[in-house]
Amino acid sequence: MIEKLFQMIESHDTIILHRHSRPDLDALGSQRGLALVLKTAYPKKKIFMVGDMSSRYAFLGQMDEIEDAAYAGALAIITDVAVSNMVSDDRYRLAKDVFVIDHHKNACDITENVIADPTKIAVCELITEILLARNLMIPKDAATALFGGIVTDSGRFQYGETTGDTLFTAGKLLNLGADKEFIYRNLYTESLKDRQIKNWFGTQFQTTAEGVGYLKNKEDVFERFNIDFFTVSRGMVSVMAGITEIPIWCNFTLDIANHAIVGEFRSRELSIVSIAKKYGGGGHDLACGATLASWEEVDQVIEDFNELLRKSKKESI
Ligand SMILES: [Mn+2]
Repeated sequence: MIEKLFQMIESHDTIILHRHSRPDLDALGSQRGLALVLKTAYPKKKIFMVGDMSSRYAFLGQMDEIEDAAYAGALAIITDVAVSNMVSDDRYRLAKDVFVIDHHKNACDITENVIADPTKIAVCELITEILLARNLMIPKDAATALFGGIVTDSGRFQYGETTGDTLFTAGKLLNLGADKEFIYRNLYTESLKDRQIKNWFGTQFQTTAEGVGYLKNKEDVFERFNIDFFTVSRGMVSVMAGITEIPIWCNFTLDIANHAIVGEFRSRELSIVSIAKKYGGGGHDLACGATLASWEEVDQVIEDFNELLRKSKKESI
C-alpha cells in the first residue's frame, strides 16, 4: 500500500490534505507535516490543506481556502481518521483518488486505499516512519508538526501504546530540528482568563466516599462564563486528574442544543470502558464517554463507578 500511495502522489499534480473535524494536534500535525514534506519533494505540485480549525491549535498555522474546482483530477489524502462522517470538508469526494492514513481501530468506509496501523500511538508516528523509510527530506517545520502530534496523542509519552519505537521516531524528528520548545510553550501555556475559569471548575467538583470525582455542569455554568460546550466537556475533565484519592473522575455537561448530558469518563488504572458501553458510549479503557438522557441517569453512572471501586478494593484485599 505504501508503494501505491507514492505512485499516486507521483501521478497527481494537485494533492489536497484532509483530516478529522474538531482537530487535535495529531490530525493537524500529520496533515501539515505530510503537506510540507510533499511540498519540498515536489515543488511543482499544488499542495493544499483544508478543514475546520481549532483555536487551541491555531499556533501551528492556518488552512488553505480552495475552490471546488481544485479537486478536479486531484488526490485527496486523509489522515488520522478512517470514517467518512468525521472527515473535515467532505469535498474530498470530488477528488479523482482518495487515500487514507490512520491509526484508529475503525474499519474504513471511505476508500480501499488505506494504510492503517492501530499499534501506533499517533498517526504522526506512522507517517514519520513511512517518510524516513522512503528517505524523504523532512524539513524543520514538518518535523515540528509531526513531533507535536506524537507528543499529544501519547500524552507526552505516557499512554499505553507508547513504545521504544515511538521515542525513537520522536527522537529522529528532534534531530531533524523539530522545535519542541515551540510545541510545549503553546501546549502548556494559556491565557489568564482560561486559567481562572479552569481554577473555578477545580473548586466545584464533588467526590464520593469510594473516590469518584465528578462535575455536573448545568445551565448556570454557561451563564457564568462565555464558553462553549466543548470547552467545558473536554476541557474541564482534567481539573480532576492526577489526584491520589480520585482513581476515577467524570465530567457531566449539559448539551443544551441536543437536550442531552455528555459524560467524559477517565480512570488512572481500572478499565472503565464497559460502563461507558453499558450506557451506549465507548472509547478507550481509561478514557471514554457516553451520552445520557437525564441527571438521574448521571447518578446511576456515578453509582456504577462506585460499585466498580468497591469491587476492586475487595479483590485487592
Ligand atoms: Mn491520532
